[in-house]
Amino acid sequence: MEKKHLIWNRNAECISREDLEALQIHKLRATVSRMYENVPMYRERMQSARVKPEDIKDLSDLKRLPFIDKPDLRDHYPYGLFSSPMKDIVRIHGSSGTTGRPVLAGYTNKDLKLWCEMMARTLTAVGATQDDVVQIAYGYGLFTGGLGAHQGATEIGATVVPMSAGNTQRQIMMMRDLQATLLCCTPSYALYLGETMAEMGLTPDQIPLRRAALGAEPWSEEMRVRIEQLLGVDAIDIYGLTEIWGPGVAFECLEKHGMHINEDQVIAEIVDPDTLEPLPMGSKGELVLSSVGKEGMPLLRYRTHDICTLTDEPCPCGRSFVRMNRITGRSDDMLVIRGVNVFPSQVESVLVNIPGVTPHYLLVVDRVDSSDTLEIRVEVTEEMFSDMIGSMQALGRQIGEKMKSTLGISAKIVLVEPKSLPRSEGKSKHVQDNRKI
Ligand code: DLL
Repeated sequence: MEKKHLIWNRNAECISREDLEALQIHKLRATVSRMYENVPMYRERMQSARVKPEDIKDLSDLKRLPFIDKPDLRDHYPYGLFSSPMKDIVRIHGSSGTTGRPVLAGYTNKDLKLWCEMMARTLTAVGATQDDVVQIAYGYGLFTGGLGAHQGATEIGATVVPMSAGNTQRQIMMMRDLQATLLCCTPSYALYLGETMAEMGLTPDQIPLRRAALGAEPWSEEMRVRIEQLLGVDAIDIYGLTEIWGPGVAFECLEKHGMHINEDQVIAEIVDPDTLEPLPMGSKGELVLSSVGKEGMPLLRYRTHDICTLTDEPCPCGRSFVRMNRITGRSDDMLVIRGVNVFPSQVESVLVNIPGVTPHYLLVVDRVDSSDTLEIRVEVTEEMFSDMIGSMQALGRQIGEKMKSTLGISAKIVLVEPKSLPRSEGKSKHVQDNRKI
């Protein structure tokens, strides 16, 4: 497909490095003061780190600030890290957390307008204009994907079809009938849609799609090629996380060689995940993000746990924002299964409250027909094992229901004999990921 680089906000996206850095430091200082004043946890952290808002004079002072991590959000659930009074919060989003409590983010009206701008930039980079019909098959709800893409596409004046995820045959029917040209969904769902179309005997030239804005889970170049063949589109990677903004943090342009970070809204660092020391440009490490300029819930030096590299090589599209390369892994044990973040500790928290099972379990993740599957193998107690088969079945159902409500996705529960799962002498291994992404 032709590479015509469209840019939503040239002044912002092609800003000189010098002007960008001046803007970043201005916003950083304002955000540090805001959080110091309004978020008790943050004030205490800064005091322990012996740093005051007035100590932050230029960008190199960023490294003096303490890190924030997911457990901090959990410990201050639901509103403890908000920097605005609740009367100014107009939207809450969230994703699954480590204990069944969602990780929440709050947005003021001004935040929503900024997020909208970030998503308008994202979809424009993907090639969208007001002539596009945008089918949004990211989930709508607490998840940021659906509404995030929705408001960005509306901002650029495209026609939005808010399908939400699932109902594959209907998605394909609507795509054909409404002549959708841009698809927004997870890469695994795009693959599934493509395979289903092929099974229905549809070839790419029979559907009008031209581009797909895909993200929310790890994927590979091989998957890109496959999706592009099946759907006849340019498949573009987009990145974000609930805690920082949602989608719109970073996006590829049609060059498809790394995602431009919306650096006027988000300052990016790469750190060594063990020592937490900042690493030079080009090094592989953990991405740490600061959402400067946000009102509702800005975060400074937030550990994403996503492993990648940054590059400041110029891009032919003309944007001056640095790019992050594909996420190649995580520095914690979070899994993304069907776009949902799952932590082994969530499984454990369910099991400890169910009589008849032990805390020995194994998550087996696989990809069947381009859709992720999750099997949870759970060891039952000796007493339960010698009991009637009927009670075992009821137990399996009970675990399945509790897992669904805690993890947000369904899993196949397999009850296994006592002492049959592998034991380890070091850290126990709770995950077997068979997906070849
Ligand atoms: O997944 C936001 C989003 C929605 C991004 C739609 C892109 C498109 P969370 O549910 O909070 O937010 O999950 C964030 O998902 O830390 C990564 O580990 C992973 N992730 C998101 N985008 C990508 C991507 C949304 N393009 C977590 N490649 C992040 C790899 C991704 N992993």
